[in-house]
Amino acid sequence: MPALQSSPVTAYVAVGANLGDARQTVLDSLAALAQLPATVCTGRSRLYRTAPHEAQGPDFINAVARLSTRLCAPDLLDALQALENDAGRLRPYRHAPRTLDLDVLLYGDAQIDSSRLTVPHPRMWGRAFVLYPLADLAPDLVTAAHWTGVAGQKIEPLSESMS
Ligand code: PH2
Ligand code: MG
Ligand code: MG
Repeated sequence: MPALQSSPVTAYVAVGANLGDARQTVLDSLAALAQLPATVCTGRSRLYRTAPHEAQGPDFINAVARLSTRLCAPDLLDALQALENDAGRLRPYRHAPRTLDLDVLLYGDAQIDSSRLTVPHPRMWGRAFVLYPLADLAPDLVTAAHWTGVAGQKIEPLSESMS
């Protein structure tokens, strides 16, 4: 049984996939996030097609979900890793193409630096594939300097009917 926080925390989770039917996997994982125990999904971004950033392989589909959760951060991480495994995620090498990647970006205003988890995500502010979907949900979190930092990274929203 997970140990629950006494009050809900707002967490942002990055979703990415670039193997198999990446769009469907991202849509399915967004639905699965809404079913996590002690968790409500309070919003999700558009879906984006993005060029691999410091990685190889096909284009990614990326999105961000906002959760209101009473799971503590390690239990949230366990739940995300279980969803990755359900999607058939293998880890042959760092940044390998993946059927599903779920990363905790922010967990309330917590600063976490454990062997398993670093929050805020240490590379999130330099990645267009995080900033664009995050700004769909929380535009005030992304500053002009952040946007300047990701200029030139290729990203495009999927059409509404594909999102
Ligand atoms: N994830 C990475 C590395 N590079 N590039 C894109 N476009 N999208 C990702 O989700 C992504 C990446 C490591 O997790
Ligand atoms: Mg990642
Ligand atoms: Mg990851």
